[in-house]
Amino acid sequence: MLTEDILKHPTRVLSESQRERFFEEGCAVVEGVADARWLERLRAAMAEMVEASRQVAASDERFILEEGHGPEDPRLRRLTSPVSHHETFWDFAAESASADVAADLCGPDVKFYHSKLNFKWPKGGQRFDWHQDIPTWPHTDYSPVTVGIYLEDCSEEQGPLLAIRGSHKAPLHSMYDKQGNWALKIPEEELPAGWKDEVVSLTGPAGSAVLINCRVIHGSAANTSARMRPMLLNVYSSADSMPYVANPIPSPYEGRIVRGRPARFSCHDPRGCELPPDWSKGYVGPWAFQKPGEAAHS
Ligand SMILES: O=C(O)CCC(=O)C(=O)O
Repeated sequence: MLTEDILKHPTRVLSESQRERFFEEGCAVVEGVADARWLERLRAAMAEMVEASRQVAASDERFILEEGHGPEDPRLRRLTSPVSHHETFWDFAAESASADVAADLCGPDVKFYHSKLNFKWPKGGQRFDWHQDIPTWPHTDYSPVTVGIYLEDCSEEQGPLLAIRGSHKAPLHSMYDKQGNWALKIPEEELPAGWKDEVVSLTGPAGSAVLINCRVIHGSAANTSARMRPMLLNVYSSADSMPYVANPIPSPYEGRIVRGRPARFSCHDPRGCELPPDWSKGYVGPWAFQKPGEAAHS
């Protein structure tokens, strides 16, 4: 659904002004989207998954490991598709206020796309380069939105998400480097003039939702604190927004309607999108082209 049509529907959770600001800036933080009861369930599910990762020696389809990971000292970069590995994550994606927030931003009919649980381990959790999400998973319109939930408080030192306000309105950048590798990185010299003044640091207490428009330029710094930064990221779209490449993070839940009704017609935004590599044989993250210690991601 196009933004002007989304705005014709009343909001459920956000105020009208919060929504208008989101469409203006391309990002927002909303506190209290996961309440204490959900946080307890999500943290318990996360702890089970971290426990399971002790048995894993190399990154696989489920876990992306950080350097130094081992049975005594688990260090994860990501749990890929948490909804596929623990029912609590799907319950949250489908039943919680996270889906209501998505309905405010995508229109009343909302479809689930995919999910990931990104960790930033204390003292060293990796930074993420500046990038835009939609070239990794193009859709027929630009309604897709990421609802990221901080499972613990996230302060400046923990590497919160950072976004460049308003950058979603400009043309998309290429996510390939000069050698044609999928880099998912926008070099700083290619960022719009004055970008430093537009950086928003999306900090918030546990349970806050960080809302990221699929075109907005975003990234995050390393975690220099002694506290973990776990963030659960669910991607939703309008029901009439159709992905046209293989999902890099497939799950049995892809395409499930979580609010409203399925679409009968697809929605098309005339602005095209750079195509990613073919993910049908599996997603190859940009870390494949990076030296250890360099930024990694999406
Ligand atoms: O976890 C982070 O800090 C960044 C996540 C992100 O940018 C993404 O997954 O697209």
